[in-house]
Amino acid sequence: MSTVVLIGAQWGDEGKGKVTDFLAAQAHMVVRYQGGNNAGHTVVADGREFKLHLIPSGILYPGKPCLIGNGVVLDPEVFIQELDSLEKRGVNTDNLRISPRAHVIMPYHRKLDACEENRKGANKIGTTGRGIGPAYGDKAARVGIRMADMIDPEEFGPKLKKILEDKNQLLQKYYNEEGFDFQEMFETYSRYGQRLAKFVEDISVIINRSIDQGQHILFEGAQGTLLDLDHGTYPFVTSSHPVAAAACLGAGLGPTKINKVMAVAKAYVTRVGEGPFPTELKDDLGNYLREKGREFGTTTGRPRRCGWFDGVVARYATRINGLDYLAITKLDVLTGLESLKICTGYNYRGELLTEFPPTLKVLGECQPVYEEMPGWKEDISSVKSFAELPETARAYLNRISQISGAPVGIVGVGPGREQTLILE
Ligand code: 2SA
Ligand code: GDP
Ligand code: MG
Repeated sequence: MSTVVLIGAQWGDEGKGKVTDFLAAQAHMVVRYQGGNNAGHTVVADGREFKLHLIPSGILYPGKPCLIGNGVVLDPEVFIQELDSLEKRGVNTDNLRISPRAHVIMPYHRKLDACEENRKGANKIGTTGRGIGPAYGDKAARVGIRMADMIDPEEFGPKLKKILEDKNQLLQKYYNEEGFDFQEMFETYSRYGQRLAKFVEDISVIINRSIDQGQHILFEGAQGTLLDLDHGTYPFVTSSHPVAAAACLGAGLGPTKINKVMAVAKAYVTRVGEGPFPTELKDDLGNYLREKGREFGTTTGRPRRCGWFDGVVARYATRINGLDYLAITKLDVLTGLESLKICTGYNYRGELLTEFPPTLKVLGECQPVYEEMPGWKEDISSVKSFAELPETARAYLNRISQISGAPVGIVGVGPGREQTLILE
């Protein structure tokens, strides 16, 4: 295994949590390197369901180090809630570590996220409302608060005072909203800082030392390639980099230290939030997939939009991430459908596009070009190998692999750990 980066090939919710949990059995440590608690990663282990937002999906293995990188934006309130709820369920969290360079999501970030969405009205992004965009915005504007600041009252007080003056002005003058009280916020977040101080450690040092010792590390991406700030359907994207390259930047290691990149894709596609989605099914079939696949946001509960597998998106993900393997999840959800469609290209004003277009203007006019394949009726949820799958299911996976340009290494036939097939 050595070092593996696991990312989402579509618009998020591909089942990264499940695949991370599965691969984590072989890893010495699991690292989150971007995003924040906008993520919702579901793991079903021994029949128990866990929804993780900030804590890496390797946490269910006792004693396994789980690291949160500098590229993550961390909401301490949510982190503490997640910590407490895991501990209550008997999960040991002693081996968690957080980078001192990770930026902190503050209450004004959450409020500004909501204000901006309201201001945009019909043009809203459909964010999770977790303050992600404003927190990354402050990081880029060099006015963010980092974990190292929050656990050091001497640094934290003066920094917060200055920032809060600016944020309160913005809230009051621009958005006509109430500001925040400095003393109250300082005391609350200093308390969080005291609680979290024991977890704060330079994770880049831990990771590189571990690589030098030949240990296996799994980097767990959040969201998906098409939500990437640079490579996604901008501006309908998140404010971080869900692509594989971000693992280096967001955890503090060099590109030469990454051995393999694997992407998770659903056997169909979902998207939550606004923005283009060429293969979206706005009909009964879309509703059927949503119900059968239980496609509702893990963080917000929002219904996910559903559609056919998009080969243009998958091929794009292969190129942008330099994929070695694909993990295809939720194949079981397609069971029972008479026939299945795969999008192989886009029709743009009579021209066939096979590469994902860079602008929404073009993408908005693209019509998917489909290829149709027969489905299968057999229950596949307890199948244990690729060879046991119905022939039509195998053909569907082979075609996905051909169109995407990456071999399928893992197939999911249900949410449970054991419902995972490994291909040679
Ligand atoms: P944000 O909050 O600024 O990151 O939102 C910007 C866009 O990114 C999308 N986004 C997501 N898409 C899929 N899944 C995500 N996590 C949750 C889940 C989502 C939920 O696991 O289901 O519960 O609603 C996630 N996080 C961010 C978001 O929808 C916007 O399109
Ligand atoms: P993530 O954000 O990529 O980790 O994905 P989510 O956890 O938000 O959403 C994926 C959902 O699909 C979760 O409810 C998982 O339990 C579920 N899931 C994952 N793999 C499979 C699979 O192969 N089959 C089925 N039926 N469900 C799956
Ligand atoms: Mg999710």
